[in-house]
Amino acid sequence: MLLLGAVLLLLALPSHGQENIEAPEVLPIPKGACAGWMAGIPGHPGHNGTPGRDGRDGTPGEKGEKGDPGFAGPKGDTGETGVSGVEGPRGFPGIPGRKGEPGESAYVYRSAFSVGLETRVTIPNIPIRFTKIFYNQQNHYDGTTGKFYCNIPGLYYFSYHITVYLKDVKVSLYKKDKAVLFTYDQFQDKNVDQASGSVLLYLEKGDQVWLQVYGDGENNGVYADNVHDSTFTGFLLYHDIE
Ligand SMILES: [Ca+2]
Repeated sequence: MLLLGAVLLLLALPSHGQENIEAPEVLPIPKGACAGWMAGIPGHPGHNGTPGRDGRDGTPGEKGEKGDPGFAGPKGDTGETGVSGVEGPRGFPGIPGRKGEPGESAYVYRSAFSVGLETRVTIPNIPIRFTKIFYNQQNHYDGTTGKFYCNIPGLYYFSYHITVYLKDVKVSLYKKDKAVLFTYDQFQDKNVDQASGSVLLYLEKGDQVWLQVYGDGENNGVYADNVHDSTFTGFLLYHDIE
């Protein structure tokens, strides 16, 4: 009888691992019960206990993998100006410019003549008429009068080369009815001489210049034929700039 009681007591004691489980209520053993009375049926399991407290923090985990690159930042400020570079090579020559406008015509400042005798002269004291024209582009020399007429004021050069034959020659260059230059040559028999002269004269417009035998006709050996010339030449050296 004592043994049975001990067994029941052991059954009533809580087992390990079930500390929080409420122990079932142990039915008291009725006193004076019959030794032959069978033990009671097991009781119902107890109710679940209240939740336990939170456990302690775990140890730190291993270091993670490197993340993706971030987005590009904003554009920075403009830097300072750099040092100037070395001068480049010389370029090719440019295209030539257009032709300039024609200048003032020089034609109006042209005046020249060169004439010669065609036959000998015997008449003194009148202009010698040179009718063999070498040049008289501007017609400032008049072959009908033997005079040069100044159209352009300025400095002129005159010259003459006279063939002397049979008689002496004395000629004068006239300017405005006044002899300004004299040339004299004595003729020698069985010979042909030359007489010449040249001069620079300033002429006003309208001035006339010519050559004529000077005197009374004793010195009129001025000669010309097919192979002997006597010439009279004049031209404008430079015009009078106004
Ligand atoms: Ca002579």
